[in-house]
Amino acid sequence: MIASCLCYLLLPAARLFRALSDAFFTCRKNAFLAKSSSPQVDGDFAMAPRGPDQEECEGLLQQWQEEGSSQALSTVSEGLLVDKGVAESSLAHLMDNPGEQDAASEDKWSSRQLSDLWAAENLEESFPEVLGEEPLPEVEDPMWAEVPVQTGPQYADCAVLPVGALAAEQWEEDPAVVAWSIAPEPVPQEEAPIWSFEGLGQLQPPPVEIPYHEILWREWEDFSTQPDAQGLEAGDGPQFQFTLMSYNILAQDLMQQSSELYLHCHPDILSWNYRFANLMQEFQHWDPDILCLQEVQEDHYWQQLEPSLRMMGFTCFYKRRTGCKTDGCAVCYKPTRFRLLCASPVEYFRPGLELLNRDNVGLVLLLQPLVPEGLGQVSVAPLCVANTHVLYNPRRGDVKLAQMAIFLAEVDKVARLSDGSHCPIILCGDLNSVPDSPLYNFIRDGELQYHGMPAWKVSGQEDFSHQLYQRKLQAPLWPSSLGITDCCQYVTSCHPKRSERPAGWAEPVIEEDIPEPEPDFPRTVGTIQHCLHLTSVYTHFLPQHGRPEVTTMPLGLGMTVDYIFFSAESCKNGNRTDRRLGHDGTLKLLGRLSLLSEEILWAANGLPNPFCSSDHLCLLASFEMEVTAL
Ligand code: KL2
Repeated sequence: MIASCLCYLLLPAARLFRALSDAFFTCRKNAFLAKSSSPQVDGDFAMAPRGPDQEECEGLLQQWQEEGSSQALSTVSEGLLVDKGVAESSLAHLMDNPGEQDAASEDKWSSRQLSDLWAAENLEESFPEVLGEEPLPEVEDPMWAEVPVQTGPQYADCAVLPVGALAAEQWEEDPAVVAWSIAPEPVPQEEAPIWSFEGLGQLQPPPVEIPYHEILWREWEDFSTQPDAQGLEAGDGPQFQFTLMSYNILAQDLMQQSSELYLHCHPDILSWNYRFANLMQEFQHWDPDILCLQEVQEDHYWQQLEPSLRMMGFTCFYKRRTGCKTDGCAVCYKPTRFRLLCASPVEYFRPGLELLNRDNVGLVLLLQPLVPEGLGQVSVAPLCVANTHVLYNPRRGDVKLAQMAIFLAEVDKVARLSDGSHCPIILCGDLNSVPDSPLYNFIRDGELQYHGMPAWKVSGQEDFSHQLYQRKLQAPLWPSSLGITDCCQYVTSCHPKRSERPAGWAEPVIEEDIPEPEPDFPRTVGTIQHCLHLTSVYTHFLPQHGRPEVTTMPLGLGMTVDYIFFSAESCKNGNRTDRRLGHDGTLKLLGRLSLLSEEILWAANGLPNPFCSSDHLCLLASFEMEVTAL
């Protein structure tokens, strides 16, 4: 009832806001107009109860989709095509005058709030049945220009992938094998096909002259010559250097289930054939030593990604989401650089626990760096690489935090040394939380006072509709039966049986079951902690003009939800030790691939586009680890 009243009050208010909007956000505005055309449905839907009445929610959603989707289709698509021209023409101006977009951001705020009125708490679970993948049309004339090879020390070894080295049937014939290395003939404007969405009439073809690779050019930010934030100088002696990429590659099933999010895209660039080839080109171009992927669809993984990545020299591990979800996380590494010590898949689903009834997963690997021969008798600490994709649902911050607690407990277990400190850790993935949100701050600061916090606040994706959702976090956040302390450690991990451990390192955990919880252990009042001492590779604002960095762009709204965190200093028994001593727990950040601003992505028609084949950008960082002479 309250929700419905608020809807009636706030909908007109937001329409006023909308009148002030900038052309950049016309798309979001139009999407909202179409979607909010039935306020009664919106209101009811926002208040629809959960659990036993989920079917009612789904019915309302379906009703909304049937009533509103055709309007949404036309307005969204037109809006985007109009905006693209505006975005292009004002790109240079924007880069010089970044502050001028502030008014537009306000509109973005209000339209975003309202467009989410129709989002249900359980929407992730209420997708229609998985669509069978139709054979998609081949892309006739891809629009790629040659991508100049990036230069710099980190690309010295960047090999050009011999096309024949990959599965020939997937690569040689595919016109999408062009994005990152081959320069195709541009399509003359007049010959470009006129394409259309069903029932929408004809739309203009995308302007083929957009120089995507120039607009979307990403700088390599080199920190190798500077002391890092912790004051660690670049190592003088031998060091072990490697690069790591984290990338949500947009599962085809999820894309088809949320097809309304991708109406701005030419259908050809959404075909899996096109996207797969393009993604492979992108992996090959950046050539990371470790590749952490999210939204990897299982059939695509086994049939295409794993075989192709194997031919590129990767060893891959995969963990599919639980339930009937078809995607999951993969971690791939170059066996020429690392040897596997253990692999630990993590499921967040716990039967019978409402807090943990979602199907998200993570995957934690412990890798032994292989130092090149000729360095003599040296040792380097193992590296813990942890990859996850946390629940999307903006309202369920409680679930996100509980998932993160399990993930951190697993990382703690895999990376923990017998003295209580940890080997170097990289924790990355799609956390579906924005910078400076409580969840983000928890990872960065190692502590969160959550008691009384509204669940929708946790991820920072808050908006109008979520504020109607009253769930508050209460202590304890998860039941003791989970077997995880408020320090995000497994209960039994707190008392390691040292006699059974190999010298120095935690036991491999691959076949180990989660231990039976101890009946009683102390709980803190409303605070959770961890002691992994993690720092983000990215600072979330672009250095040149201070605009927020963007890692994903749902419906034209840019935000950061993807991260690479790393242990920048060692942690001993919960106390920070002197960082300058070059402990095993320390990773030095040597460089990163810059992200982009929302405005720049707008100029490329958002994400995905013909050049970037996911709705996320990849994150890439280069690190250095201390090598100790024996
Ligand atoms: O935000 V994502 O996209 O990290 O790119 O993670 C989830 C969302 C992914 C896995 O659940 O599916 C997307 N509206 C929009 N996108 C959704 C929704 C939704 N209701 N539910 C899931 N996803």
